[in-house]
Amino acid sequence: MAPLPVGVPKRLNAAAWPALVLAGHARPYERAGLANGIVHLGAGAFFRAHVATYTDAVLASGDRRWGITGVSLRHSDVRDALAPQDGLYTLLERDNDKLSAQVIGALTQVLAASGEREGLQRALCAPSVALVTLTITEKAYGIGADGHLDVHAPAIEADLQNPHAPGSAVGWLTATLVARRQAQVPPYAVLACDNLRDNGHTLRRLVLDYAQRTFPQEASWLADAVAFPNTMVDRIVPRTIAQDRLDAQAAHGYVDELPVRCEPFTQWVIEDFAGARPEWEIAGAQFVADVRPFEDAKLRLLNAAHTAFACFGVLLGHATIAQAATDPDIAAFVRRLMTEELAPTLTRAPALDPVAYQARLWPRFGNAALGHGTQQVAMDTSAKLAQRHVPVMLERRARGEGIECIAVVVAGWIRYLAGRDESGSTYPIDDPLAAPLTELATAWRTDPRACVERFFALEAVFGELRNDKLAKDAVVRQLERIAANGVRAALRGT
Ligand code: CS2
Repeated sequence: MAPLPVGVPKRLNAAAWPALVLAGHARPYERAGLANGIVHLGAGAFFRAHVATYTDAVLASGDRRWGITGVSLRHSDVRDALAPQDGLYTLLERDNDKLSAQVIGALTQVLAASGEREGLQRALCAPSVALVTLTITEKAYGIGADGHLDVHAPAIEADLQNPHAPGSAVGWLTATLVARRQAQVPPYAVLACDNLRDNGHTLRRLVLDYAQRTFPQEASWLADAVAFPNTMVDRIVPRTIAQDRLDAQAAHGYVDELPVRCEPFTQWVIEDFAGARPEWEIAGAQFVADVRPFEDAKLRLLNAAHTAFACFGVLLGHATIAQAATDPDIAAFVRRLMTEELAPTLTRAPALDPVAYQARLWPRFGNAALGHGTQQVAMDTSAKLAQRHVPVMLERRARGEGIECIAVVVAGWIRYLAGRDESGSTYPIDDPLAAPLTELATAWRTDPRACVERFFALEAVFGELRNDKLAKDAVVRQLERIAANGVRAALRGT
């Protein structure tokens, strides 16, 4: 018998779409001729597993206004992988041993800002664009310790010198909103989708601070005319790995250079705002008057716990969050942290029960197929603590409540910054403040008190907590315990 012919697998691209639809691997809609209604800044994995998939459902419902231009502000790898695929990529939902694969068609164009400035300018000024969404990570906003624009953040400083050729998100938004006004094109609404407290309102403040300095005559118009709703986004999305490419190809037969792997769970809560927008409710998004209770629950339970899993996981040799979550000492500690110190600061809202929310998190943390790296989550912790743990510490201290568990996390982070785990293996620190932080952390064992004093002086991290003697004492106690008896002793409280 002659061997079966083996065809060379084809690259995923627009020509494959009809076959993918027929096979049930993509939603049935015609992609040609979609309008561009959204520009997304920060077209990384999280965006592709979240905003883009909600929008894909809206396009499939027949509302063809919301094709997305995806933009990478700093790198070109997403553009390089997705442009030959006509913006198509595979979403791999993984729940332990269950896997489902769907090709997402919402991205109509992918740009890398560095080499395609004119294309980005055109996209952001296009009259069809009614929304700009962002997932650029906490550190890229340029937030100072007082919540206002950090005029010394390098990207912001450069844009302040040259506001007509911006590089930062704040710079691009301001310049193109002003350009639209001058061209009498209505402004777009801006949806920040990062894990920041009050993300929309914070971004609004930064844009206004920046506009005061660059386009002062437009600042009050910007303040009145542009919507910056708060949003809470949730989905655990690890980095793409080689196995994801194999899984995507096995599912539908095409070569996909940039699939995205995520958990099945997804949530999006958006503050009501006026103006045209996709009916994202089709895919389960909620529009509410006040996002705060949802945002607090997410930042203080999921994200704050994640940081603890990440730092202690790295220190105790666990490569993934799921592995860290099955370490009895880490798991027992994180439960105590959540129950005793984090959850009590949350307000019960009609649509949000903190206890139920907390219970739902554990299977998500334990989803072994996600392979969510502890190193990945530990990245940029200096910017994350200020959003996740420090506000809780401030609130609890103001009410005279204990912060011993959160102090364990802060001490664990300092110990993590030493760059050597409990068995002596070294690992890199990925953080915008990596150099000063690792330098400060060198004294963690020899002089925990001096070390903690120096850390608390970091205003960008500790803000109003920086002079709180009681908070510092608590962290010193925990760091001393780690220095004397190791990380497990601090987790056990022994
Ligand atoms: C994580 C988040 O990397 C991190 O800091 O805590 O990316 C987390 O996975 C998402 O916020 C989940 O919605």
